[in-house]
Amino acid sequence: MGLKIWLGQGLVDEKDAVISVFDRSLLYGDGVFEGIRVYSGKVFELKAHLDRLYESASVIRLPIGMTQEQMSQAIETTVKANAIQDGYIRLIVTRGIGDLGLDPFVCKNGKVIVIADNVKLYPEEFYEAGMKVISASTIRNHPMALPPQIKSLNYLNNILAKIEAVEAGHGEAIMYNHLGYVAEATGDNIFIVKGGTVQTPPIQAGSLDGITRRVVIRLAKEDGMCVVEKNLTRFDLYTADEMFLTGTAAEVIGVVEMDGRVIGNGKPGPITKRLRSLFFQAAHS
Ligand code: PXG
Repeated sequence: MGLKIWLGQGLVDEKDAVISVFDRSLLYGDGVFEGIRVYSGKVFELKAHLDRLYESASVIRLPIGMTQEQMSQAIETTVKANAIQDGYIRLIVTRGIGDLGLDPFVCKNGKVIVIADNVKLYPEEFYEAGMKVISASTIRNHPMALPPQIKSLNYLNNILAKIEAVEAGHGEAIMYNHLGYVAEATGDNIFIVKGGTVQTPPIQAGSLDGITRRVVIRLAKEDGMCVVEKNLTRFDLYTADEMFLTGTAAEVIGVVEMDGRVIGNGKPGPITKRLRSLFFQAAHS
């Protein structure tokens, strides 16, 4: 039996969840999306994800055609219909079907798709050993081109960097911005720890305003840690005591090697572990 997918106005069987070849998400990557976790039957940070989705949509002038309240209902309905206790939600809004031209305004309202499925997690050893990353030569989108704060359906910028990571035999690549400062990883935000201070690039350095990043900053502060948002260089990363990534899929994961250089003592550090554990508690509370 397949999944129940929310498509447009209600649930359909997975086999009937199809969209047109004229859909602008296919033709132009014209739309926005969110990836959200379900922990113990509860949708994690739903309001924050919806705010980000609606902001992304508004910047690209995409009317969603549903209130946030209706969107929450659609998500809850889809999660329940698939009996998801611990899983992953992919929320997509495409601009829908137009003609073959670029003009977006021929489409009146977006089309909403909600997929709720079980989540594929990294194996626990990955978290214990930490991951290795490289610096991508592909820089992050210039903020005056496609602003990295928009979680758009066009991920080619990040995919080009991901290709570099995979070809180097690693799971993630660190992306820099047009000024040479650290922006983020291809699907995660980045943090370092230096001299006991938790540091992360400001969103304006060219990253997605990650929900996991926000939660981790809050948890770190509540735990009495000093958190600083500032521009970071490749030098700062190489000389960090600890490095970790945050994201909906990865949660909090230590980085132990970058561009062949060992970070810290080559194992996920104590602050990384502490924040991973605090995050786990917050997610399951
Ligand atoms: N930066 C980028 C570019 C992202 O795509 C994050 C940071 C972390 O944000 P959140 O809000 O998730 O803490 C993301 C996350 C995946 C996957 O399966 C992740 C993302 C998108 C698509 C797939 O790992 N985005």
